[in-house]
Amino acid sequence: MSAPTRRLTTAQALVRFLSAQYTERDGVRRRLIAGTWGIFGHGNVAGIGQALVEYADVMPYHQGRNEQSMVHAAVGYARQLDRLSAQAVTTSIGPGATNLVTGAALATINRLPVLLLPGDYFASHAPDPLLQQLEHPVEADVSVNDTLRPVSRYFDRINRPEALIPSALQAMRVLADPAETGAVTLALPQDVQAEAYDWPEEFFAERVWYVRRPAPDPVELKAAVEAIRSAGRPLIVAGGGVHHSEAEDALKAFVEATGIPVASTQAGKGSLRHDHPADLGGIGHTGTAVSDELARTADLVIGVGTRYTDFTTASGTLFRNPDVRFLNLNITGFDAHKLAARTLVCDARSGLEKLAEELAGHHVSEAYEAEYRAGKERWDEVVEAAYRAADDHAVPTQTQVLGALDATVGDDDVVINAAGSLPGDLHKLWRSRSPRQYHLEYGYSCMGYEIPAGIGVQQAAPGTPVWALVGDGTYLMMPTEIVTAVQEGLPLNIVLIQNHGYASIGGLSQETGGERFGTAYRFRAADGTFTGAPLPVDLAANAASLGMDVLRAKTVRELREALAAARASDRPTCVYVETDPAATAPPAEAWWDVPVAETATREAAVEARERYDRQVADRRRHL
Ligand SMILES: Cc1ncc(C[n+]2csc(CCOP(=O)(O)OP(=O)(O)O)c2C)c(N)n1
Ligand SMILES: [Mg+2]
Repeated sequence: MSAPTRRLTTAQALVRFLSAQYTERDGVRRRLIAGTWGIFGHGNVAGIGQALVEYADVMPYHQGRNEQSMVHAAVGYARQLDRLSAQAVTTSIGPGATNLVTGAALATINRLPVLLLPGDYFASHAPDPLLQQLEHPVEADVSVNDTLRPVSRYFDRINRPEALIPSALQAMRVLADPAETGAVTLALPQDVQAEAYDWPEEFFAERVWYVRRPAPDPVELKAAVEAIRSAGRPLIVAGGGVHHSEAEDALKAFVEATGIPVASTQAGKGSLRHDHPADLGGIGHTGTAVSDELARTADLVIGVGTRYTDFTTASGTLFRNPDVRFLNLNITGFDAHKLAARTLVCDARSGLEKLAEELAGHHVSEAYEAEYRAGKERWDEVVEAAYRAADDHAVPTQTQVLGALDATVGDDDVVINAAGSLPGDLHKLWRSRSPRQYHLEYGYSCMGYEIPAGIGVQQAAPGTPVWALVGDGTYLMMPTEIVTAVQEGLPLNIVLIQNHGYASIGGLSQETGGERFGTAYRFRAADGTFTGAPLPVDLAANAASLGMDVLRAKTVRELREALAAARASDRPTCVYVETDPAATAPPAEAWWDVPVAETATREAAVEARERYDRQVADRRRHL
């Protein structure tokens, strides 16, 4: 007797299959693909679109406004759920598909799962060239979807219905894999989407993808324990892997047993609560004075779940102790081997638990502990000073905005940001009260991530107050998903900071000899430069026009009231504030390499290059 089959289109089979996939870790089971975002065009409307209506009872559909921002929403969702649940994104062919590229890069760089389902040209080639088709004169199998290859962790084009079976299984494997996850792309030619096939019934059976926690290798573990025992000034650098592995409690137990302090990357902040005596806050270019001082003098840097980006290493200048060694605990060999480290390739939680067990009784010196605790206290005063407003009636500075938000949020509120001057201010100043509170996308630092990601976080954690912090530049880049928040009735809060352009890149431009060229939003002046009056745009009115409640705050007091009202409201609410440009953020404690013109006629660049040459000389290669 032949095995039972079910006759469905390829699109129907895919949606049916996706609705039966689960992840499991620590005994908790979740839908692997919990819902599908979609914008329809001729490339997906009759295939995947029809399948989504056919199976609307098992596959929730979310309507987006822009393909890139649908990926951001899915990324926010997956991050909030520690990568144990993800979402799919369906698009048309052509521009709908290529709009995915930025979102895919962001997902892959941040190691966050998302399933991309762009439509593709006819596998049959029958009506070529169809609307929006790229005609490559030499390579007939190239489509615009090939731009997704370098930013995907798995890519296939499903040219025949039955090719879906092995590819869909591989796609799930990658999405649920703690070491390999990222964007996964299954490009779906539009004729194949609608084509029927007799699918084996077992393809649609429930399937559980176990998310493993690889234990440390005994030989690597022994060497790691010896390295820690012989270190006088060890420092942990906590990265996003601590969160993805839900290793926060294990980290806390390890730190309390050994006294080793923790500095965190943008993705790792919140690994320890801010008021833990061993939490030193951010590290690197946007780090705290105490973290960076300890990093400069550390003899053992223990990276846990970190990729060591240039912000973390101050572009290779931070770890200056001539005897410094690295020990990297990471789920991927790729990251574990960075900086010529000793490696411990394993899950963060199981690695930290094993290390704590093996190191029982070991503790850093009292002098070292006293030193970093004192440094932490000094930094707390810096934060207080940046947050404090001497005058409640003054126009707030950006750090006072953060101070007011700090005074408003509860332990479980989520604060989201990705680009501009806020990431640096937040990394230095924010006091994370819970592991998921500090949601900084700084792998891709993509302007426009915040609002859609806020929607994803609220889908993942209904009822959680979420704050999307955006500058005016970021707001103008991608405000579109406000409409989605309104449509879904999500009480998303946006804090919109108007400073008439790019404060961040303006400052960077000034430091690097660029004279703030092209970084302010101002009228063109008589000399042709953009140095005229600020533009008369009203972004608050824009947010209101998209359906948000808007509260305009002119003073520190009004800001505090507006934030409290936004938090209490069950409607999407935008708090709009124009900030005083006076710089109140503490200056950078460590360098960031942005190469300066080696030859120039203008004095600003010549001086900047002299500074650059001095700083670049501090770079070390760790071999
Ligand atoms: C999509 C994208 N384009 C360009 C950049 C480069 N960039 C980083 S910050 C920034 C300006 C951000 O302006 P705004 O949101 O107003 O924040 P502010 O700098 O004023 O704090 C730009 C253009 C980026 N990170 N992302
Ligand atoms: Mg701005």
